[in-house]
Amino acid sequence: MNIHTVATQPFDDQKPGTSGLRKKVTAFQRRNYLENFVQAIFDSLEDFPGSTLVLGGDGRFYNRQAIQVILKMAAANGFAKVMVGQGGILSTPAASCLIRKYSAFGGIILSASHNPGGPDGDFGIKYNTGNGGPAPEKVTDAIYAGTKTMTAYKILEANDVSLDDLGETQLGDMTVQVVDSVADYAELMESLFDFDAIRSLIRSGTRLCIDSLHAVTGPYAKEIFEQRLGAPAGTVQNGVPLEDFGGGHPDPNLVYAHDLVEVMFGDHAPDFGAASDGDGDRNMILGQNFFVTPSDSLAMIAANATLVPGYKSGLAGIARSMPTSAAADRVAAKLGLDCYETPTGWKFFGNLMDAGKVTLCGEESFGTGSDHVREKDGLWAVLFWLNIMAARQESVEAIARAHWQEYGQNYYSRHDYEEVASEPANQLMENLRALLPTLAGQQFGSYRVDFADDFSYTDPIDGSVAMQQGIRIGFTDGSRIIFRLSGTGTAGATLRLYLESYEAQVSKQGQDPQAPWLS
Ligand code: VG1
Ligand code: CO
Repeated sequence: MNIHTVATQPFDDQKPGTSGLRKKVTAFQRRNYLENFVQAIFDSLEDFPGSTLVLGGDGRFYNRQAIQVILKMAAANGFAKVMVGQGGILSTPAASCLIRKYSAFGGIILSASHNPGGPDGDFGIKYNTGNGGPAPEKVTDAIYAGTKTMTAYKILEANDVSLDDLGETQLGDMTVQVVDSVADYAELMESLFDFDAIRSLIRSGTRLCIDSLHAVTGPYAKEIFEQRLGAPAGTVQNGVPLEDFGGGHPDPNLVYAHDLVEVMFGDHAPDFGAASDGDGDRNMILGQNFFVTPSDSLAMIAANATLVPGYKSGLAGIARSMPTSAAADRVAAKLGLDCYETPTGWKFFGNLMDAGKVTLCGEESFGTGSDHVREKDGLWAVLFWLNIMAARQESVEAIARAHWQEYGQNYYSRHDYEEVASEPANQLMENLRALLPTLAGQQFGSYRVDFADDFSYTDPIDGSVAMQQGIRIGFTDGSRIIFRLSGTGTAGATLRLYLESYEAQVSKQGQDPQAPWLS
């Protein structure tokens, strides 16, 4: 065996953000850049030699090259086995599923999620722990600290491993097992949802359009919807994963999933539409001429959860990220459940799920999931909606309107100011922070400020504290304005403005008439 210890210099820009390290592909292509970060991951772990690592990514440009490097470094660092998705493909929720199912030590997921791909696009890497979830901040802090003092990494000198044939090969003392990317995940979905009921919903004429935006969910969606649930061929559009996502933004929202929006808001629209993001953890749910906000989706899934076999005994609790609307809180209150408000990013839900305190989690950024894995899960949310539709025999719009009637509606919108200069963006947040003490009790038109703060969170399980997680201005009627800087951008700063207003009167409820896709 030929293990090399390669001398290297630290990089000063390897701080993991909301969801791992994200940079331009060209940044990752710098000599030793990926290697340093991977070594920092391994150095932050204890007692892993002899155990299994799960490895895969969303198929974007540089995925295959990065996997070959990581395999050789895993072998040199003492892992006994790496399970890698066929062709290097694993959706984020499928990776989480494998880590849990096969009791792996952890996993490395290669993705920049919804960011564009290709040689000029973005790349990303993150580490997930043995519970299947994104590493908590104490681990990502340790990784970051390691990158700053990195002097050498270990790598095996060996030929590349074929990623296309299922089965096992040896890499030094380590076994590489190429696994079916879809099978275990699809089986998990069948164990949670009433596939028979969804099958008969489809057979009885409910038409679906599922858009994978040329990203990772294509093979998963085809297997689940077209094979296992009997939807007609062609139900999944843009279903072939491409290294550059066909030049698009694999972001399931009304702007970037325009093919789907055209179909669902056009003549003869199908009954149900959905899209997923680059790595398959986000989802957008549409009905005929109808958009479900992600915050509403969480609340509606929670309110209907017991209609779904995997959740029929009820929920332990619900968690939502701070900028996510309070629609889910109203459902939790009615069901007598605890509802947690966490900072943005799925890593903050892990402890709550591990401790059995929550079953469902959600974010306004098109993320919904449950304790079946430890990541948000796009196709899971799609199946949840279809199962609810099958059980209630109602359309998406009817389910949403009935929900608003019962709980009231949280009108919601988010505005992103992308790639603005970092300094003024930070200054703006500073200025807002300085204003906070003066805001409480102030009246703006018919709105009165109830509280104004910079959100901080103390994890109820391990007591860790996350500060400065976004400026919240809450009004007495439940409306809110939130300002936050993104932690996933790769150029400059992105300022996010989140607006929420509560409407109890049924006559004033409905889709926002100002919404751009309706004009
Ligand atoms: C964004 C979203 C956040 C999400 C994160 C990762 O972060 O707002 O809710 O968890 O992306 O999503 P930020 O810091 O840019 O606001 V993803 O689909 O990596 O997978
Ligand atoms: Co994603």
